[in-house]
Amino acid sequence: MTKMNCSQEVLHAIQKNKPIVALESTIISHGLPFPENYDTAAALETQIREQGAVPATIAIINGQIKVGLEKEDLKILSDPASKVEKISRRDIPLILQTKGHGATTVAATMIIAAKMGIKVFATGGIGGVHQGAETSFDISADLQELVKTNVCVVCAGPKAILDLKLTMEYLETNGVPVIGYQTKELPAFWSRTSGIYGIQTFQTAKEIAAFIHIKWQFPLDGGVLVTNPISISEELPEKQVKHWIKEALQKTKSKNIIGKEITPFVLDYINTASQGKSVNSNISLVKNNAKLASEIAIEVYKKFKDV
Ligand code: PSU
Ligand code: MN
Repeated sequence: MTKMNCSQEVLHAIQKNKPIVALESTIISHGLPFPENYDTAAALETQIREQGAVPATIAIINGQIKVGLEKEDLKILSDPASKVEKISRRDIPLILQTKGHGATTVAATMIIAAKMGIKVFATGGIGGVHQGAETSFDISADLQELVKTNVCVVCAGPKAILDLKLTMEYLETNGVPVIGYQTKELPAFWSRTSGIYGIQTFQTAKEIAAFIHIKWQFPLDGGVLVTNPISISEELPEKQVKHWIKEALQKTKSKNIIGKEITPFVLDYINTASQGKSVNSNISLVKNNAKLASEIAIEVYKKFKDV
């Protein structure tokens, strides 16, 4: 089996059965600009520790899978001058073979977290079914991973660059529960609202943990998606966001941007168009998610200890 290189902190947490929260690295290398990316990655880890859980940021450095990063690793991942590939499920073998640096998406992070027995993972937004997927077939590998891999992913909802309705249908067909934390309406990343309902509402991390425990001890394999709305003060106006997204998606067509380049391009476009406001919102919502994920992790570990 391929070796997973755990930091001392993560190794200790695994041995002592402490609550761990996984963090992805695509958000660092391809989701946020420098230097906010480095600061955010470090701040997320601090936040999780302050909540009483252990952070495990996951990435591939020089072809080595790392669970829990050193400062040096974070520097490599956040430096725009580094060559860091965006790694989803299909890209893992090649980056190990070429001994390159890889930033793991939600899908790849889930795979590695599950292999280490890490049950909870915090991120900003997940990939989903893209607008126009009926002809482009652009459906993020994140969704497939949620179908089969036993990790609870805490996010701020799929973002409006996706087709939210189709994303929800896909998850329903494939048996992935979608939970709304203190909301009946699916949050849509930069906005608290989407006009889409039909999610399972829970008020507390404890209830979410109880749900996860029942699912996995059944056992019913697969992930659980927890959606946590952005705070009211950081929300961006839905109309404005939709307008920027429309512009960005038109640009992807005229510039012939395809495949895994689409999401980073759109995020970057919206950052520029919003004069950095979207980045501030993005940072705030990931921190919010790290906090909730820590609370859930603590409760989930209690549940699984009881068994
Ligand atoms: N959403 C964000 N920021 C991100 C991503 C999504 O707000 O950085 C990243 C995540 O790593 C996610 C990936 O797993 O984009 C999805 O990419 P794609 O749509 O190409 O599957
Ligand atoms: Mn895609």
